Amino acid sequence: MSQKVAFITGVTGQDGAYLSEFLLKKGYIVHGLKRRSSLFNTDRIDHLYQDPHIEDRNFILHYGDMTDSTNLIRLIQEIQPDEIYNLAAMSHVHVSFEMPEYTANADGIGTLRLLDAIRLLGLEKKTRIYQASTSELYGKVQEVPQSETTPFYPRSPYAVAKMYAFWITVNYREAYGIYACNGILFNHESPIRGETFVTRKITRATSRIALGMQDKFYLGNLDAKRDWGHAKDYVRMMWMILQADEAEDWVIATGKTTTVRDFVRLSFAEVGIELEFKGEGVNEKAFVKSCSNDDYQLEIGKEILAVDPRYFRPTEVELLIGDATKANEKLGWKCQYELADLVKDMMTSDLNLMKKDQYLADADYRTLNYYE
Ligand code: NDP
Ligand code: GDR
Repeated sequence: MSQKVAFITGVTGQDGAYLSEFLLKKGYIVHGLKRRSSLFNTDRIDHLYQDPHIEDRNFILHYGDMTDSTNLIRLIQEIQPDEIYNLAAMSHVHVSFEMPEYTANADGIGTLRLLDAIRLLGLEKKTRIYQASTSELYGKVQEVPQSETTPFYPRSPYAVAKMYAFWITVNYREAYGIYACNGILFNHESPIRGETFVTRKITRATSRIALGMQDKFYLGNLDAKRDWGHAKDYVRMMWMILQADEAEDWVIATGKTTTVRDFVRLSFAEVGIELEFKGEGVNEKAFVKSCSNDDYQLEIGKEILAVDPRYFRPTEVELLIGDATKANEKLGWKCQYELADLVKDMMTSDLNLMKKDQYLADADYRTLNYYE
C-alpha cells in the first residue's frame, strides 16, 4: 500500500509538533504549513527537520498562511493530501479580544478556505479533514458536563470564530459529502505548551521561584475551572477521528475539572513547597507554608503569587468539564495521562529549561527577561 499523505496547518504549534511525530511514526508523509517570520519559528519541530536536498523526504514544510486562499489552494493541489489536520489558529482567548478581526479571518474564514479548496480541486472523495474545534464553544455554562449535544454559547472573539469554523465544517460535510469532522477538544497541555497559556505560565514561574530566579508572579482569575489533559493523548485522538467509518463530531476530554488555584498548588507541590492562599478576588495572594525539599528552600511566609486584573477577560468561561463517552465507546479512546502525570511532565521539563537559562545568563550568553 502506498504511504498516506497528511497536510498539517499549524505544524509549528504544540499540537502540530506532537501530531507530526505521531503520523511520521505511523509511516505517513507529512507536509506542514509554516508562517514566514523574521526569526526561526520551528523550535518545536526542529528534531523532525530534514534537509531539502535529501530525496524521499517524509517531512516537508511549506510557507503559507490561513489568510491566503491562493496559497492554500496551490499547496493542496500540489500535495494531494489524504488527510488535512487544520490546527492553525490565533489560539489565545485573551489576545482574541485585542485582535478580533484577524482572529475571525484566520480561525473562521481560514477553515472555509481549506474546505472550499477541497471542493474546488475535486478532492471531496479523496481528502478527509479534521477541524480543531474547542470546548470554548460551550462558553457560558449551559450544561455540565459538556457533550456533543450541549448547546454552544461562545464568550470571546476566538470562540465565535471557532463556532463559524465548526458549522462550516458540518455544512461542507452535509452539502458536498466531504469527510469533515470536528474534534471538540478540551484544554490540553504539555512541556511544549505556549508560554502564555496558564498552565505553562504556572510551571515556568514555579520553576524560577523554586530556583531563586524570581520572587513572585501574577495571574488573573484563580477560580476558573478547566478540564486539562495531555496533548500527546489528544493528537492520537485527532488521527483516530479521521480513521472512523463515518465523519462525525467528537468531544475529547478527561471528565475531571480543576481550578487554576489548584493547578498552582500542584505545581509547587512538585518541588516540595506547600502554599497557603489568603484574601479574596483581586486581593488574593499565595504564600509559602512549608518546604520539604532541601533543593528548593524558600522562606516560610514568602509571598509568591498575587492577582493582577490585567489578566481578567472581558467575558470569562468559568467552568469546563467534558463528557467524552461517545469517543470512549465508539472509538475506544482513553487518556493515558492523569493530571498529576501532566504536572510532573511539565515541571520536570521547565525546571531543566530554567536551570539552562540560569547557566547561560551566568555565562553572559543571555539576559533573563520574561514577558507574559
Ligand atoms: P498553538 O497556538 O500552539 O499553535 C497554533 C499554530 O497555528 C502555530 O503553528 C501557529 O504558527 C499557527 N498559526 C497561527 N495563525 C496562523 C495563520 N494565520 N496562518 C498559518 N498558521 C497560523 O495552538 P495548539 O497547538 O495548542 O492548538 C492547535 C489548534 O487546536 C488550534 O486551532 C487551537 O485553537 C485548537 N485547540 C487547542 C486546544 C488546546 O488546549 N491546546 C483545545 C482546543 C482547540 P506560529 O508558530 O507561527 O505562531
Ligand atoms: P483557555 O486557556 O482560555 O482555556 O484556552 P488559558 O490557559 O489561556 O486560560 C485558562 C484559564 O486560566 C485563567 N487564567 C489565566 N490565563 C492566562 N492565559 N494567563 C493568566 O495569567 C491567567 N490567570 C488566570 C483564564 O482566565 C482561563 O479561565 C485554551 C487555548 O488553548 C484555546 O486555544 C483552546 O481552544 C482552549 O484552551 C480549549
